[in-house]
Amino acid sequence: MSTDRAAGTATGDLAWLGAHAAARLPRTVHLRSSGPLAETVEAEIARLRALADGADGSLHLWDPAAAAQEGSVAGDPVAEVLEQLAGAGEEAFALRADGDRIIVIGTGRGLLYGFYAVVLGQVPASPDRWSRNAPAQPIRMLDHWDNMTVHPVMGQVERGYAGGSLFYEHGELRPDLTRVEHYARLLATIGINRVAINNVNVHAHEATLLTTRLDQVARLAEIFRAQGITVHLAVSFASPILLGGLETSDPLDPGVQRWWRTTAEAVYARIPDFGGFVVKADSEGQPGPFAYGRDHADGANLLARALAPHGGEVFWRAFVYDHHQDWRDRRTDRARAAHDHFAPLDGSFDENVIVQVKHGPMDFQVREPVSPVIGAMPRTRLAVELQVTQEYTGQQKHLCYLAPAWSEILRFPVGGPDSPGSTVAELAAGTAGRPGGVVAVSNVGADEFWTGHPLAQANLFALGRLAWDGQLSAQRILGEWTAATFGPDPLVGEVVHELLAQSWLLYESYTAPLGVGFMVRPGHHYGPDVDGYEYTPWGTYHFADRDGIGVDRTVATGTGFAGLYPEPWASLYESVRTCPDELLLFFHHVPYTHRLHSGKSVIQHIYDSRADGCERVLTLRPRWQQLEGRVPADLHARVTQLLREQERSAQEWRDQLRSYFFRASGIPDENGRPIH
Ligand code: GCW
Repeated sequence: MSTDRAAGTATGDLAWLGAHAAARLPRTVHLRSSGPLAETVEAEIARLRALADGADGSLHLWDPAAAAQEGSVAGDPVAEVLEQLAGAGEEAFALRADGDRIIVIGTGRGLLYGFYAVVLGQVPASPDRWSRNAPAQPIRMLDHWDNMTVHPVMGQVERGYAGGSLFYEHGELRPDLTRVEHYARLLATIGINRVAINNVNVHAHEATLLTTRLDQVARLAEIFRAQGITVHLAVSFASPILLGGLETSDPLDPGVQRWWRTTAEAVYARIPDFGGFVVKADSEGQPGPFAYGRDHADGANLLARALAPHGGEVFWRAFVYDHHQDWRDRRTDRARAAHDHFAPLDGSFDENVIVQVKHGPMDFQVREPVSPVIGAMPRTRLAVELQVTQEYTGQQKHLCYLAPAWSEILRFPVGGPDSPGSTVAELAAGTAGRPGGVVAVSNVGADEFWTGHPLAQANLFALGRLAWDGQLSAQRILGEWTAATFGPDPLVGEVVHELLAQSWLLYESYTAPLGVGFMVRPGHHYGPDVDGYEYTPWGTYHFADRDGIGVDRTVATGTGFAGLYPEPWASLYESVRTCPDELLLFFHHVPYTHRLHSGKSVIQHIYDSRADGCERVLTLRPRWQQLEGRVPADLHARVTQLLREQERSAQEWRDQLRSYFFRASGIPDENGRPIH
């Protein structure tokens, strides 16, 4: 394999599914399956073959019927593993080494996932036993916030940092969808099984995807279907008015109900395996049931009943809060909103409604506690929403590998450390009768590197891997991604690891201190602006004055948010003595001189971490320089250019925050580093 071939495919087109991955596919492959995705596997084998020569040995891909005919592997009867697979669902697979053969058994999606697991080295093949693999989260979904046209304020992809939309151009589906095909295969390699293809802020033009532009949805559904992925549409709650010419969209109105039923029938007539609807209602200006004095269960069930006869589902977002707040009113707390609106409705949602809850109580900040809603709705199907697109985490200009943050979230025992099945991952996954999962906002666009910052691809990869198995370590996932993307060069592995592994904590260190969020420029949300949101209707986030900083969310003297958690969390967050440092200012208003558990005062922490973080950022580019000639040149240049921007921006964060808090507090930096 020539270096050029490797280098070329490692960049634009195929991300982690290029020549380095192809080189792992054994030279001989035997496919024996009549499953629905067998043709896809066959086509993928041919495609990868064209990229690289392949590895020694052979790969045998069998559906259960083929495996049963085989009878035994490595002297062991396959009956037992087949029985286990039968109970594990259509997404499971089993894998084993036998001499120089690798055997994979699976049906449908399971076989496809098993195949990709070999190509990406995700599951080692043991000679002694079958490795059985099934996803932890039944729902593993990506939401696209893509508009078909370029929105005057939000651009084509809302909060997108990777160019225009992968799907649409000039208000319609792109004529050439080759990259969507590549995208679908990339998603299948990481086990994604659902996508939503348009922005949850549904504008008038995009609303028509549901009716007059349904053909375009059907076309995308066809491409995603080939990789085992079902397609969903974000719809406007006001569709009966917008598209149907009705005078109301009241969920209890029979005409409205009829309109949704007929509309859903037409969708399923065209796309029989359509996944369902995603809805943002009564949120940031989107229409919803509140206009008619109805609640969110009424709203969600309206759509659920239209979809139910066809097996469709509603993803109903819990991101509902008052964005017309008065900063003078200290009782309104945005953090409480989702819980206040949704927890009382537990048990009133239909079976095919999934309540989609942002992982934190606010809005994808660099640090938030886990949303108490996740532990408060045991009788409701839930999906936990994460944000791969880096809206508040550096906008794909700064390095910010989010897997460590997501691992922390997924492993957090929100129902209490001693109560079984109470981690976020377990509560999201739900039970057999009430399956849920993980939904995340995609970070991909039309950019040649898919994600703007080429190293932000690692986030997309990690999202899928963690939805598949929340126990995987962030470091291991990073290793898988690096090897598949850049090949086995140890220096590349070392440097990429050094740049990414701690990058979330590094980003946090120079931006948001101790759990305070939203110190960003309103509108675009990039770069520091300590008071940017403080006096706006969108909420108030730090309350800094000359004496102290932070939001009092205690039950005793604050908004009471801390009390929405079960024990021990409620007491732990309530007390300034036990509240973890990294969330201190989320839960408490304290004097600048307050001592953290780390031993530093709050103000000295603000000064030091900004300066230290910035110094560390300045070490990254020289390190990356060492990879010149070892990774594709265009990719190297793009990362170099973005590291320069990260340096500039980190210095701005450092200088603005240090100056702001010196001016507010009048307390000098005891280390004497410069303050402007
Ligand atoms: O984080 C905020 C974004 C909005 C977004 C909203 C949401 C799609 O700033 O752009 O709208 O969240 O999640 O609905």
